[in-house]
This record gives sequence, C-alpha cells and structure tokens, in this order.
Amino acid sequence: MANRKEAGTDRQPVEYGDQRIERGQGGETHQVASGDAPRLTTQQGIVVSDDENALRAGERGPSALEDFHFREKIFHFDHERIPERVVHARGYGAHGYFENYEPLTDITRAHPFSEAGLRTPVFVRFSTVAGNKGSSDLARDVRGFATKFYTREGNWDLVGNNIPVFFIQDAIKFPDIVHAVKQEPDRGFPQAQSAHDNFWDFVSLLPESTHMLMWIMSDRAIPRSFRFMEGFGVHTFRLVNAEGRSRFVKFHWKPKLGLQSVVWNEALKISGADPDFHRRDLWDAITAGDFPEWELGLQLFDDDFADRFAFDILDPTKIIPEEEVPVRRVGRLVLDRMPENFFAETEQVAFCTQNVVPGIDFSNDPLLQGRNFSYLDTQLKRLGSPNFTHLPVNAPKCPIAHFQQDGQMAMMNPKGRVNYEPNSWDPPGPREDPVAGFRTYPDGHGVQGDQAGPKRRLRPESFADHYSQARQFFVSQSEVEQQHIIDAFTFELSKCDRQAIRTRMVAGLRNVGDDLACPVAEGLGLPGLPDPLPAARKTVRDLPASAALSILANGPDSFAGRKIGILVTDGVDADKLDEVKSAAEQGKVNVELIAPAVGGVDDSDGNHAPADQKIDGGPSVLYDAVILLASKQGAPALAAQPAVRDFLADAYAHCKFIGYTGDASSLFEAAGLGGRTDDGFVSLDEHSAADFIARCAKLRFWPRQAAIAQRAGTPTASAGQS
Ligand code: HDE
Repeated sequence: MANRKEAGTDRQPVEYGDQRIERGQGGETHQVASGDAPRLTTQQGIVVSDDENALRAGERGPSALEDFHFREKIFHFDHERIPERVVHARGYGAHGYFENYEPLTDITRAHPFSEAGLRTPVFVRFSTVAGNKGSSDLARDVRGFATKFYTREGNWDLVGNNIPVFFIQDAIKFPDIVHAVKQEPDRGFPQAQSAHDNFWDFVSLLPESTHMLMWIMSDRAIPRSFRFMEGFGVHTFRLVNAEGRSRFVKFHWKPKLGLQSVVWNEALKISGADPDFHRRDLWDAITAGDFPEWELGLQLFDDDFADRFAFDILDPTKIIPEEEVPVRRVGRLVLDRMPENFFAETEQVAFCTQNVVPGIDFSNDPLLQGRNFSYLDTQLKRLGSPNFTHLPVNAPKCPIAHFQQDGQMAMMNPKGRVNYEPNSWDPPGPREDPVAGFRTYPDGHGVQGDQAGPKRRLRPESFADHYSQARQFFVSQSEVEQQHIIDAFTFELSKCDRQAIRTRMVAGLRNVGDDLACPVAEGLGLPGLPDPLPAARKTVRDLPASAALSILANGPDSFAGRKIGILVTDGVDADKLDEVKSAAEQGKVNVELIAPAVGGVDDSDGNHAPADQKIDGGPSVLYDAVILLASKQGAPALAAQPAVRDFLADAYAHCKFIGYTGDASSLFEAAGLGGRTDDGFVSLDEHSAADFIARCAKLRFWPRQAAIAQRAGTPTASAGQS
C-alpha cells in the first residue's frame, strides 16, 4: 500500500506564457484547465485528470482494461470514418442562397421561383468523380455540382455536373462505367485517372460515350476552380404550374466570373504543388468575402419542340444547343458561408435526385429514373441509418410531420400515442393534403406518350446517333481548344498498354472526324489509320457550331477573382510593389509574394515585406499570371535556383502573362527564354500595373501555344484537315 501516488502529484509546473502547463515525470506535457479553457471530459461527461498516460499496473507494467477513458477515446477514433462515396468521394461544400429574379408562377409552382427577390437557403457540394477522398483536385474528371435547396415546401436536390451530358444512356451501365474508370481491381491503381486500359477498353466499346469523351478530353475536365465552371442538371426535367400545366426544362448554372480552365501540364504540376487547389480557392474566396456567384438558367420547351428536335430529349448523351433553345436566367446562387465542420456538413450531406418539390418533376430519362433509386440507397450505406435526414445539413427547413419512426440514431421523435393513419385520436397527427401535396405530372402525350407498351429491355431507336453531337462539340471549339482535345486523347491513350485499345478508340474517333482522329493517330505513332468503327447512325457532319460550348468564347471580361504571383527579392522596388498591389486591389485581383524565404524581404525603402510563399512552395502553376520584381542585386542568386527557372519556364509554357521590370529580366536567360519574349511579356517599366492587369483579362496569351508547337513539331489540329 506504500508508494501510492495521487493523480497530479508527480507533476511539476512549467513556465510557458500564460498557459498552465505541468511536466510529468516522464517529461510529457500536461495542459491543465484554467482561465477560458474548459475541463476535458469523456463522452459521458466525466472530467479527465490525465490525457497523456493510459492507466497501467506500475509505471512500466501492462495497461489496465478498466481505463474507460482510454477505451472510449480509442473506440471512437476507430470509428471516425464513414464509407466514402462510391463516386464523387472527393468534394467540397459551402452554404449560400438562391435569389429569384422574378415570379415564374406561370411556369412552375415551386416555391423558390414564386416571388422576386425571394431567397432560398442552399448547400452546394462540388466534387470530382473517380478519385478517392484523398485524391488531387486537379484530376482530369467531371466535376459534380450538387445543390440542395431548403425550400419552404421541402428539400429540392439538383444533383448536376459541370458537363451537360453523360457517358451512358441507361442506369444499368453505371456500375460498369464506374468500375472501368476507377482503379483497376487487381493492382489498385491508377486512382483519379481515366488514363488507363480499363477505362479506354470500356468506352471504346461503348459508342454512346463518345460525346461525353469529347467533353472530358476538353479543358472542361480541368477547371481553374469551382468558381469558374458551369453546372448542368443534365437530364430533361419538368416544371409544372399551379394549373397543372407542364413544360420541359434543362437546368444550367452560369458562373459570374466566366469560364476558365488550367492547361494539362499545369494540372499535373498543381496536383503535386497543391492537391487541394480547388478547395483552397473556394475557402479563400468565401472567407475573404469574395462570394462566388452563378446564375440559374432554364432552357424551357414543350412537347412540340421535343417532337421536332433532332435528338431524343430523354437521351442524356445529348444537349439542346443554346442557339435552339435559349437559356433564360432566372436567379442567382451566392455561396457566402463555409461549413463550420467539414465532416458534419460536406461529408454527411446526402443528395438524392428523388428530392423534388411541388412544381418540379422528373422526365422518363432512363438514367434519371435509375438515379432516383440509387441515391437514397447509397445514403443508407454511407450514413448508416434511415434517419440521415435528422442530420442538420440534411434536415428540411420547413415543418415535417409523418409517422416514420425509430431506427438507429433517431433524434427527432414524435410525441404522443398515435403513430399510424387513419386514426381516430385527438390530436390526430399529420394528414394528407391533395391540393398542396406533391402530385406527379400525369405524363401521357407527345414523345412522352410512347412510354406505355409491353415490358421489354429495349433502347429506343431515337438514342442511336452517337457521333453527330460529338462532332458538333469539336467544331464549336477554338483552334487552341481543339488542340487541347487532341493532346488529351493522345496523352490518355498513350497510357494504355494495349495497342488494340488505342486503335479501337481511334477507329471510333474517325466517326467524329479525321481532323481529330488523324492527329491523335499520329501522336500515338499508330502504324496507319484504322477503318472507322461501324456506326449505328451516320454522323451528321453539318450541325452548326455553338459558341456556348467553347470555354474561351465564354471567358471573363476582367481579371477579378484571379491571383498573381509576384517574385521578389531584397531590394525590390518599393514604389513598383506598391503600384502592383494597389492596382490589384482596385481590380479585385489577389496577389501573393514569393520570396527566397517566407520570412520576407526588405524593399528599396528599407521596409520589410513578409512573403506568402517560399520560392519552391509557390510555383507559377498556382497563379493566373506572374510578375517578376527581383532587384538587380537579387536576380543573379535567383537565377541560380532550379525552382525559379521552372517558375518562369512554366509560366511561359502555360501561356501566362508575365510582367517584369528591367532589373528582373536577366532571369529570362536563365530560364532558357532568351529571345522568346512575345506580347504576353509586359514591361512594367513601360506599362502601368493597371495596364498589365487589364491585359490579363484575356487570361492567357494563346498565340504562344502555336509558336511552341511549331518549334516542337508536334501533330496539330490542322494535320487532319489537309
Ligand atoms: Fe451520380 N451518384 N449517379 N450522377 N452523382 C452519386 O450518390 C448514380 C450521375 C452526381 O456531392 C452517388 O451520394 C447513378 C449523373 C453528383 O454528394 C450514387 C447514375 C450525374 C454526385 C450515384 C449516376 C451525377 C453523385 C454516390 C447513373 C450528373 C455527388 C454518393 C444512372 C447529372 C453528390 C451519393 C454529392 C453521387 C449514382 C449518374 C451527379 C451512387 C446510378 C448523370 C454531383 O448514388
């Protein structure tokens, strides 16, 4: 019984600022509750005396099973993870609101569209599709754009993507496309990449995927950030007004900042330099009060249009060109608040395509119909209980009353005796309302009328044209963008081991056009051009180009919201630096200082300027444009650093605008750019910083791309046109 010590008696106080710290006999640090710091407890509320040492029989003896604090802590930790989403595992969310511009009651009775200026709270989650939860933001992939509207008549989930079409026409193929794109099952890699045999094997055997392939091989699949991409509901939906009249609708989100993407080589490097590039961008913008906005657009059409449109409006591999049905902008989405806890909100948010409210209804798109089963089902797997709607992020913000009860983690439990209906109790509990309630649109005429018939597994013939809109997409791109598509096909197929897969894919691309297939075949070094794959329908080659499909035709008219990296050294010209900073502030452009040490530099006036990045932590791929303000004495040391040479060589290769002062221009030589300067290089001795920023509104100096390709002698879009 001797030697028994009381908790805490073997600790010594340590001086450490104003914190109460004690040092244990093994040298471990104990932070003790004092001042504002509350006392640490277990989940059961028992105050903890020691969180550094488990209970042991003797100082060096075995641990005791009765240590409930240790066991509870480890038990909870062991169960911290929930299954990641089978697709769209990596995502990032934010809160905000949808503000309606004008009443749309003639079109829909959905509450968010009922009044001008009405705000409906929303939660939006952006995501990549194929990668696991910890993968890079910059994977070449579709981006999810899922919006939960907490309307006064229940939750409406618009679970869309940043690409308006999909790979498949029938939900039954979804497990196949997802298996094919995710890591191969024997080796467990590659993840977050479509550049592997299984993916290309599958899609080269699935002609209906061709249109979507065009989009994901375009720069749409490597957006600059979530703030600069469009969103699409993809399927045709219905809007229904109070009189029961219905119209078809396709939903669009248009970013206020215009469209912008990175280039592929940049994406590869960003993945290394900052795999969280997109989530950081959203976090930075929202926490700085620069709230991203999108406008909601509707393409509205009726049965007559559906009947005469060249493609089936139920086919999710087709768009309706904006030139044929204009997009009417009806409101704006503003994201203005980050979640307080990533797990509670972004991870646990459960979107379900089946969540529609009165005034919105489904079409018979077979993909949408299949999704309506899948999303509810997957939430049970992920969140572990049918009560996932009790979680605050999923709970509707309107009255809820029903007789569903119990289950794991039931937190909102009905009171009283009655839990069924009909009943004769008083109070009776909730009852149905045939007027205010959701009523399915009695779809039964026009193209939709064909739905009834014998039960068969039959794809409609009207879904059989797989190539015409793929071609339309290609011809709608600028030359720069066509080149990127060619490069992307060539890159991805080069990662396939099997020559037969590469060849089959090129054979499929021949149905899109030889202006695409030839340079890809040449880039792959195929021995010859394969015969085109037999097509179910001949490609319509003269569908008109649509400007809405090009990223470059839909860029911004200013550089606002973008970021400039400024390379500085000791002795940086204080006036120039001030000028750049204030021009950037005026233009709502963000800047970061990149210096030899993160501690910063002393400028020419002897003032200290702290840096945001050390040079190798701030490569130019993280910026939309760069400025070189190295001083005459600082430039030679910079020129000797490989990271600085990469900084410049990459900024050049990625066609960025480069501002510089004469003192810093010696760096060009070091980066191998001597004699290569073009109009994308802007001397800040001759031009003002404001002028530089105004030029940057073009985002990139694209003529450089052709000049680089010409020097390298790489196959180009024009190769197949000869
Ligand atoms: Fe999804 N999809 N999907 N999908 N999808 C999921 O639901 C599914 C499709 C989309 O941020 C899953 O909660 C099927 C098209 C987004 O939480 C799952 C089919 C479009 C998100 C599922 C599709 C999407 C998902 C996995 C073919 C664009 C992320 C986790 C019929 C219009 C939502 C989850 C978030 C997530 C099934 C096709 C968009 C398994 C069966 C087309 C944005 O239910």
